[in-house]
Amino acid sequence: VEDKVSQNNWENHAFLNYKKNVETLNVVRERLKRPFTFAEKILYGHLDDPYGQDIERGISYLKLRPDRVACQDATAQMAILQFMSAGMPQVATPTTVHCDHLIEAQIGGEKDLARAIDINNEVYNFLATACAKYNIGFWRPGSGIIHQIVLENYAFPGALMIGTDSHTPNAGGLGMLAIGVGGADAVDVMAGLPWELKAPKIIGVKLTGKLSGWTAPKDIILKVAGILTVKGGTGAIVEYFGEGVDSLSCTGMATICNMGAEIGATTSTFPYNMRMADYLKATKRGFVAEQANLFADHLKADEGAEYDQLIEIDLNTLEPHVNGPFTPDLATPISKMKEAAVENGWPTDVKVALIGSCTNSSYEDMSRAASIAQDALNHGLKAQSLFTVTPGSEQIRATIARDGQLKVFEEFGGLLLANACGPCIGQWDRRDVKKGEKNTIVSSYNRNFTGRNDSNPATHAFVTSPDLVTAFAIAGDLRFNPITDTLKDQDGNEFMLAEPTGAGLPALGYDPGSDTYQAPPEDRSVVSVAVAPTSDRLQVLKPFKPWDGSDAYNLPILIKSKGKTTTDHISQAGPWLKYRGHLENISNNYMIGAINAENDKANTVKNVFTGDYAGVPDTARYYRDHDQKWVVVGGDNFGEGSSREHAALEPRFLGGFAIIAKSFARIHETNLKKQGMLPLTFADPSAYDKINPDDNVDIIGVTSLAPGKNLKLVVHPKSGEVWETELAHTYNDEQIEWFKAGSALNKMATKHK
Ligand code: MIC
Ligand code: SF4
Repeated sequence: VEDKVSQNNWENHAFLNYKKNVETLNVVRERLKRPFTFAEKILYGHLDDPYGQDIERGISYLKLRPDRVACQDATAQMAILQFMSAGMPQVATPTTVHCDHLIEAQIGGEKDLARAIDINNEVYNFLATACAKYNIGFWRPGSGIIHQIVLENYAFPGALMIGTDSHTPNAGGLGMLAIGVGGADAVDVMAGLPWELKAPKIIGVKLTGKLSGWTAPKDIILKVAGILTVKGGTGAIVEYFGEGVDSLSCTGMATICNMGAEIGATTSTFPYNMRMADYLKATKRGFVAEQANLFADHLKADEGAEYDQLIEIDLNTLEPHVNGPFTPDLATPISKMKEAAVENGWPTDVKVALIGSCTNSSYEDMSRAASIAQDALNHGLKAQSLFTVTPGSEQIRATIARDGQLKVFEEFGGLLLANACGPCIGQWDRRDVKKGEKNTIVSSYNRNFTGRNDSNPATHAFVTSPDLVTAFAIAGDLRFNPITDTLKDQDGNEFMLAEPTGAGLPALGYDPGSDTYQAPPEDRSVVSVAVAPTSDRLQVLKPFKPWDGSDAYNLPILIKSKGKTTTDHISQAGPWLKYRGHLENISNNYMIGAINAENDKANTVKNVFTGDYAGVPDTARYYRDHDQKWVVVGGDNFGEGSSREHAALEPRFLGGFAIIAKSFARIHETNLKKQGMLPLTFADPSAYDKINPDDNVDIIGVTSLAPGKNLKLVVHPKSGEVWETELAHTYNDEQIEWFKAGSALNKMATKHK
């Protein structure tokens, strides 16, 4: 075994660590003396202190040493602004930054990209110079979506990576643990501190049988989402195994891991297999595959490993699924879709069909979709719906341009968008329907929360495989089932679409396309990073004040939110993405999408001092400027969705004290802790229903905040009796220090002094 083998083709300072990982794991083996799941092997092989670390799944906090960090442009700005305040000369862990979120889809790939480069010039410049300065690999706009670039270039079996995006788990398709985090977590690892994660439970998904016909890898995760729901994966890693795995391409496995984010899973992964080795070779990393082959025993679960929960899926009988609208876990098999659409009154006319995104834009996805489009063309048909194609990377775009799929899409009536997030994150200047008009769109993306794609709350968005998206585009109708239904060709003759076909990997190899990578320069000392004080896009961060040392009395409830409160409700994306580097400006979107339980309205809350109704951010700012702390009350899985730490920074910046919810999504809860906000949960969930939006509350016991010890909430209704209930939290000792210091960053700064 050679000692120093590079992780990739881009960096000369990042190496594979298999030997060390196995040694570290062996220390834990000696202690625990039991078989491990694959995910456990990766985790425990990356422990900072394998001798001293407590390990109890679902209980202990693990301190880990990730191999890599990846950031995308919309979250990297805040991460780098925080990293800059740590005062280090360069990152201590290999890191990359990817420009993908800030490109708006309007008229088509090339022009949209040029416009984005113009509009976002200041931000791109900041990121490019900061990356050069701190030794970070920089992928320029046009290169592609972070998760696709990571899979194509950086991911490797058995690795542990964190990324400032909730779909970082995509890299699980290459047999690693890739975990989405907030910017502040990334900063710790960039600064060389260990990264903390509550030891996850492990959900096993056993795949039997073999995929075929219209069923695609996407259907596995659509089915799993239906079983586990949007919070079923919370605190758990989903580990796939079984004979069915080998019928999936590496990129298909990535799709499944990617969308594991939608069930709240910490991450998802697959054991190393030959499909992964083939993909590594096809992406010019045969040297990585060679090493992985030597450590193949390490890169799968031990015989007899136990899972906390086990799900079995028979791929022979798995049907294609369509999930939505408004939530990714509402799973309907295609055979039931007609009925469901009619019963629920979903608009059946499919206005727009969108393929691609970080979830589904592999060579295989594009080839299969193109085979369906070609079949339609052969019968004289084109897309009835608007049809857009988002390649995940420049390499995919160039390869499908060379191999002809792109030409098919264009003849079919498709519009090629930039290699970027685009409509997936609301970067979409949609013009075919008016705001408020009820309509249906189908995409091969992963999320479909209200208003996410086009800011139209009346849009019914469904997520499904690229195959079905293409079939729906041909039929133009949500009730169409390609397995049983016929279409009419140009002469009025009935025919059925042929089953999709397409290779997992390009026979001619990948075409890299144009060069979009900026390597850090040799001499980085001469690079300077500037943030203009007058900028409305970037703002240097000021440290938050430390905790004042007392319990909190008589706090108003800024808003009691009703129903789902996703990060898109808390801090919308779309047009707001432009303020991701400017805390003051982006705080103007705080909770403007959340529904006020008092009046069922968005962005209309009562100011307890003036009695007037105003927007949520204005009201919060009013309280802050009058030295009044406040709380937010919310329901289940609060902060579901994105990793964006703005959803935690904003309430802190606006003077909030605590967020009290029935339960939290993992990344959001950590983000709140990191920024010095208190995330608390009702020990008795029925207290959520009992509390009124205009009650005042005391939070007692903050002064003796300790792990595992509940706090007390005293509720003062406007009329009626005062009542009490308990609040739980998940703080450990170290995190309590963050709270006291005012933020994790403040704590880190005091350590450095
Ligand atoms: C998303 O899919 O919601 C995003 C946009 O990629 C986010 C990141 C962000 O808000 O910047 C995510 O999933 O973490
Ligand atoms: Fe981009 Fe959408 Fe993927 Fe998020 S889910 S990284 S917005 S393509």
